[in-house]
Amino acid sequence: MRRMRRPHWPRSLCECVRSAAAPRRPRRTRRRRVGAVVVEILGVNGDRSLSPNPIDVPAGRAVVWHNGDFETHHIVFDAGDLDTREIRAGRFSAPMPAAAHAHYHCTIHPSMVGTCAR
Ligand SMILES: [Cu+2]
Repeated sequence: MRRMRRPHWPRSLCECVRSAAAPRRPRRTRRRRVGAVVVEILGVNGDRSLSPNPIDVPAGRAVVWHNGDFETHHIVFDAGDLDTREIRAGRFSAPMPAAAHAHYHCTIHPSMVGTCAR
């Protein structure tokens, strides 16, 4: 006589509850590199969109942008020599070398402007 295969069920209700209550892995976030100057993206508010502004980046140090806003931003230097790519809400850009006396803006929100004063 052939037996029918039983579907896989939890052995007990406890097993089912235990797996449902298992802690979730924390969401991965990109950490900023130690030593980099951090510019906070605050929102779309002209030259007050970024803090600090202007930025003073000592020679040899990098700059990272942290998107503290709810929208995606994309920072580029006006001269075209720096491009953070899109920075989603809550994320950091990669560390970038900052050019002296450079102006930058957000490609998505052109009213967002900043200056590197070194
Ligand atoms: Cu923007």
